[in-house]
Amino acid sequence: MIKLFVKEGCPYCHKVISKINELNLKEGIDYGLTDAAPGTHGRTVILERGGKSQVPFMIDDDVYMYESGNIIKYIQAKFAE
Ligand SMILES: N[C@@H](CCC(=O)N[C@@H](CS)C(=O)NCC(=O)O)C(=O)O
Repeated sequence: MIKLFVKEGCPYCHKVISKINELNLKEGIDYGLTDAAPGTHGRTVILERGGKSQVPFMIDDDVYMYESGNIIKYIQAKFAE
């Protein structure tokens, strides 16, 4: 399951979540959302794994990714029929 780290009010996070909804992916099955607002545990995970304080951030097993455009491309490729 893809883990997506997002925060409220982030337009780039919103872009990724819109694509996920468009693809009809199921939360808890295909993907999980983690709040990564400053001061949260999610933010600590981002920094530990990616080294940069930026959302959206995606973890898929050993794949770590920033940049909404790249995350969308990755998700489209992974879930393409
Ligand atoms: N080019 C990036 C931009 C991401 C970005 O600017 N994210 C902002 C939030 S909207 C951010 O992480 N700012 C630093 C922070 O929240 O600590 C993308 O498309 O994902």
